[in-house]
Amino acid sequence: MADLSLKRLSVFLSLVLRHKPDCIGITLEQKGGWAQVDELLLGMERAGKPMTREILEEIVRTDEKGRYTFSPDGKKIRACQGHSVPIDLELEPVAPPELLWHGTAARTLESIHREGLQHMSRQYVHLSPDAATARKVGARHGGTTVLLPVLAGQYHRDGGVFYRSDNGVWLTSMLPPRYIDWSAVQYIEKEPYHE
Ligand code: HQG
Repeated sequence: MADLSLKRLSVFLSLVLRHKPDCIGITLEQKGGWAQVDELLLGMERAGKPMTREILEEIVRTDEKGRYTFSPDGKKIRACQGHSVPIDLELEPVAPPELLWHGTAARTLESIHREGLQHMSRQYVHLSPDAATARKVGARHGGTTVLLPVLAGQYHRDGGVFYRSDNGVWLTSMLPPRYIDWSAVQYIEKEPYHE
């Protein structure tokens, strides 16, 4: 998404659809986390960030992480993951691959070592299917990036529940520290972060 104004609108859309729908005076459906596109467009206008249906479609189509999806009839839209508002994405539990990754900042390690991965302000812990993606996620937090190999298959066999978002992010409620392969943690110093 090269266009800066589109990029800004997309960031605002993510705020609305994941965290603060009320900031443009809309609500998300509890089941599925959907917003009505008509209401969203009206709300954006009220908030001084007018957006046409065409622009919305372009944002959805060009978002590099596939963050948003339209309902099959095109009347609703939702963020695929990343929510802090208590909606139910209605995802089915699914068996994860043996290994997933979590990218984070080195300063969180002591706490993660003690209490595992917590969902913090979001609904779920977010896990990446590969180290390269986790590296980008971790770099968002600044400082030294740390890649944690997550023993997802083992946790699943032990009763851990996993979901996969529409855009391929793996989600779980929390991950006990013993399911991190601490012997294979990778450190990336001074990661530049550009999105
Ligand atoms: C850390 C982006 C201390 C965790 C990304 C992370 C992702 C702990 C931070 C999605 C902890 C939360 C989510 C513990 C976890 N003690 N720190 N026990 N447990 N943490 O942003 O995973 O670009 O809420 O390691 O691509 O970084 O927005 O989660 O550093 O998919 O679409 O607490 O957000 O997607 O940070 O990122 P976040 P995240 P978008």
